[in-house]
Amino acid sequence: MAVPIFRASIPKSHPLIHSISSALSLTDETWKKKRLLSCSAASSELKPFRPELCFSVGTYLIPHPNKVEKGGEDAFFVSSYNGGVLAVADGVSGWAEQDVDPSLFPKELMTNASNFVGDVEVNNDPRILIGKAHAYTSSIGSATVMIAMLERDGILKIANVGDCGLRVIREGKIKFSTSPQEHYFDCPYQLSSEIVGQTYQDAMVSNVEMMEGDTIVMGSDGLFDNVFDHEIVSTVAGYRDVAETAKVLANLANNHSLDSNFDSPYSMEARSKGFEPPLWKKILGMKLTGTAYPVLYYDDKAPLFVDLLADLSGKPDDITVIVGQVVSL
Ligand SMILES: [Mn+2]
Repeated sequence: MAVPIFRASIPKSHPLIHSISSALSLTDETWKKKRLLSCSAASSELKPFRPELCFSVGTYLIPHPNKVEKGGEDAFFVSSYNGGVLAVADGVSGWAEQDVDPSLFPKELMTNASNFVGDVEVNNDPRILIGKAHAYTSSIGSATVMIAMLERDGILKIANVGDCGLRVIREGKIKFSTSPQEHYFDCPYQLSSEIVGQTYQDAMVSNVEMMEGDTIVMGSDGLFDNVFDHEIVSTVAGYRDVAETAKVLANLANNHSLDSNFDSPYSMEARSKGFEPPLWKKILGMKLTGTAYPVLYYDDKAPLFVDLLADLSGKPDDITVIVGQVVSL
């Protein structure tokens, strides 16, 4: 993403393995209680058989037009562990200004997370998985990250730091949606190699009960900044194959991101936050955009003003799309 590196004024401690372990026991107990509740409810409904569920997954990544050679700064992985594990990380491009390759941190983070998927300490908890992957990442940089883990009983556990997104679609409607976490417009929460970033403890955690036939669409902000939810719903309805759905959504996002006449979710959000082009720019038919990207100038915390030379209304970015359909084993 073309966003600045977040510099917090109050440093936070880096995640340590022992603190992960202590958090694990708490999370584990919480889960045992939830499981017990759902078991008793199921038995009273006289449903002796419930099929085990897993994801059928398709993925597609389109790098930012200027970053095609290096493959962009998003990284992701999918795993068939348990009912399926889906993960995406988006490198913060501001690091390039300090001669750091912004793709290294998210790539190592995803590699570590994929290695720890079945780890005993992680215990099927995506938040702990984020913490452990982060603790083992030595590259310089920062990234937003989201990990979703499906239990075979249908519980989808999601942990999110920043502005990657996930939608659950059931029978043509959005049943669940994650919300981005940001310090201020276009500066998302991010895991970092520096102690000023966020940690796994800042992750927003969600648990969603999935049903056979549900579809999830997960991705980096390059998808959700350029494609509206209603377009995601209609695309999912229009294609049966998950790989094809992911490709169609990624291409839709890419086309919108380069379309000067498309008023994207990103530009609408920018306007709602008060980033309105001045009248003379409007007269010239220029809109606030992504690319030439409203160039924001910061005094540490808040954007001071926006350079309005932008003339696109989508937001060119790396675009990662992961589509998972829930099927019975
Ligand atoms: Mn991005």
